[in-house]
Amino acid sequence: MISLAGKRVLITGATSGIGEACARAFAELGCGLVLTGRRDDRLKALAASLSNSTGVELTTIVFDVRDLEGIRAIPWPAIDILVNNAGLGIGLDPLQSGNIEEWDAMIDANVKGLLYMTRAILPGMVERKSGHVINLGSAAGHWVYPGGNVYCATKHAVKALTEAMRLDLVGTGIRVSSVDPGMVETEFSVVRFRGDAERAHKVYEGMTPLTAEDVADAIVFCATRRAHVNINQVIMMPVDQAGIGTVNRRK
Ligand code: NDP
Ligand code: 8X3
Repeated sequence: MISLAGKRVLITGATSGIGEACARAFAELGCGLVLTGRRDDRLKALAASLSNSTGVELTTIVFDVRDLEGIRAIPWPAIDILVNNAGLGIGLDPLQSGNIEEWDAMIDANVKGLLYMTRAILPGMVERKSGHVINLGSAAGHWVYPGGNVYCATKHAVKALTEAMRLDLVGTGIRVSSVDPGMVETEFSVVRFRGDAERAHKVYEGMTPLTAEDVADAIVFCATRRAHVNINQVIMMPVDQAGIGTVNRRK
């Protein structure tokens, strides 16, 4: 395990769930943080709580990962670890009746947003011959399920892009990993069911899902291996989940 003290970590989607848990975990390790998301109030509250408890260097930047011009206009500091976490699934409608605006939102954030961010940060890493890109994939990037259509396609794209990055970056010293969880109880399902918290809660009823902290643990594991080690991919599920749709529920 290497020390990450003083490294600067950029986390997209730090206002909630896995991104927020990563912010707390990397702050505990003494990392400087660049926290991003669209909800300014959440970012400010997280930054205030972390700066009180850890005293690490913190910057918050509010923007939408779909906004290419906005991303280009930001004077990015040197980043050691980029956690491409921002993303969403909306709806579980069959393809034939799917909502095209929602498809666009998923493709634009999960695929194009990840690409825009990576394109903004990677040249600095290449110049410094060091860095680590950690992408949030999903079990949905390995298996497809009814109604998962476009969300699954975006996460299959993340898997392909993670592999492509490793190929394009070989020889630069930069590491590329993906962490691909199954069911994690965050705001993900509330977003998926368009704000219906009750329906979202039912997704995890009677079973023990992963927590955002469990996923942050895996991300920190990837980031703290010795410099010559690349963890390519972590696929993780709760013990109560054996596959997408194969879930042990206690009555
Ligand atoms: P949450 O809904 O709790 O968090 C999603 C984060 O992404 C929020 O901080 C949100 O911030 C940000 N985000 C979404 N869209 C945009 C956008 N257009 N621009 C900027 N930020 C955006 O869900 P999770 O923490 O669960 O999700 C994090 C990642 O993990 C996603 O990529 C998701 O696909 C993946 N994942 C989740 C699983 C799960 O079961 N929960 C399983 C496998 C993978 P804001 O709204 O403030 O912009
Ligand atoms: C989120 C997990 O199984 O709902 O990526 O697609 S799943």
